[in-house]
Amino acid sequence: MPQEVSGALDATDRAFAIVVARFNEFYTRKLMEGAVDALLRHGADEDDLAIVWVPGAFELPLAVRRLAETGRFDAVIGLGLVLKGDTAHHEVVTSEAVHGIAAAALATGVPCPLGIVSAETTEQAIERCGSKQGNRGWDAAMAALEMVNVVGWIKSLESRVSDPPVTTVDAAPAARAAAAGKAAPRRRVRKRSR
Ligand code: INI
Repeated sequence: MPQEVSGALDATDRAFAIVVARFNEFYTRKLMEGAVDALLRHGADEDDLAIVWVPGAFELPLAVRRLAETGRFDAVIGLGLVLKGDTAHHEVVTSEAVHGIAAAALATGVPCPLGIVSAETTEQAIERCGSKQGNRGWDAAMAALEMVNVVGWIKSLESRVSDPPVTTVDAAPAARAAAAGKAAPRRRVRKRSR
């Protein structure tokens, strides 16, 4: 029988960073609220969420990547809304943001789901920020949850063949400190035996 693996939708004891573009804030705030709601409803603690605002979608990749590199978050969720304009500028912004976020995930191994809405009209935008078509912020948070647990399972495979046993870092205290704007406490490193 093949082994089937899918990540549990469980955010208990997990830390998340949510990076939100301020450009089109009317919409992106709704994406952020959707993402927070999804995480809290699936067991995350408010104190383990850090919400980071950046100017626009173009700035998402840098912040997402730097946050992922800290090792303090189980996933980093980038949220933005790009509205079609009269020129091709919106295409450039979307393309850079999407590629940059994908690159951040691949470079760090930290799940960085895509929470960027690309809309041709304000009606389409509203539909994807909490009305007819759901909330893409919520969707991105659910993808983050699933991938955190898929990646956790993959890491457990590595730990079975590694010697000495892997260590895991408890990210929660650092996330709380980051959210409160304080210096991070000393990392608590928990040894996990095989
Ligand atoms: N940023 C967005 O988040 N959405 C947009 O629709 C958008 N458009 O279309 O221009 C946008 N541009 C700003 C860009 O993300 C940067 O913040 C800016 O270029 C400064 O680097």
